[in-house]
Amino acid sequence: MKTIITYGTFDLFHYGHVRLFKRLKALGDKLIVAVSTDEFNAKKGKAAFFSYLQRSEIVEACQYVDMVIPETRWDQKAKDICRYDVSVFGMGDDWRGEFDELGLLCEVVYLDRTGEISSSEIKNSLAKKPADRANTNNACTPNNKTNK
Ligand code: C2G
Repeated sequence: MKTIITYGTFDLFHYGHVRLFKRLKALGDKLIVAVSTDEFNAKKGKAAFFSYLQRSEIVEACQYVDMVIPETRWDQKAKDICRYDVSVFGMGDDWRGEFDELGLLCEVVYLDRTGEISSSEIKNSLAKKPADRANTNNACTPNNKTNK
């Protein structure tokens, strides 16, 4: 059984997260996702829209995820790797180099981040007026309705 692990907030779950999980799961048999608790997010300087419990429920529902654990501290990763007999630690490449020391315990991979989407990008876009939003392919806006 080859176990993979990754860590993150995973707020406003989006296809960038799904693509990360899909690629990580393809590296082994079991994917564990450590979801940052609200308290840990505060230490990271992040305020998620969804609570830890809500984000965990969403992540757990993803077909590529086999297990969800809480991420409460920066330095829990080594213990988790040993506890869950992890073969691969993986993150998006915005973290490249940050966790190389874990290479003493398991393989460390940084996968290409999915461009143009992020939880903060979604929040910023939704804060704008509809006309100014980045995503204009919403066929349901009144002026795009076709008269059938
Ligand atoms: N990610 C991605 N593509 C995106 C957005 C995010 O691949 N478009 C990846 C990130 O690279 C990260 C993971 O999804 O590996 C989770 O991203 P966040 O929820 O933003 O997590 P972060 O705040 O980076 O916390 O100890 C590690 C931290 O908890 C990571």
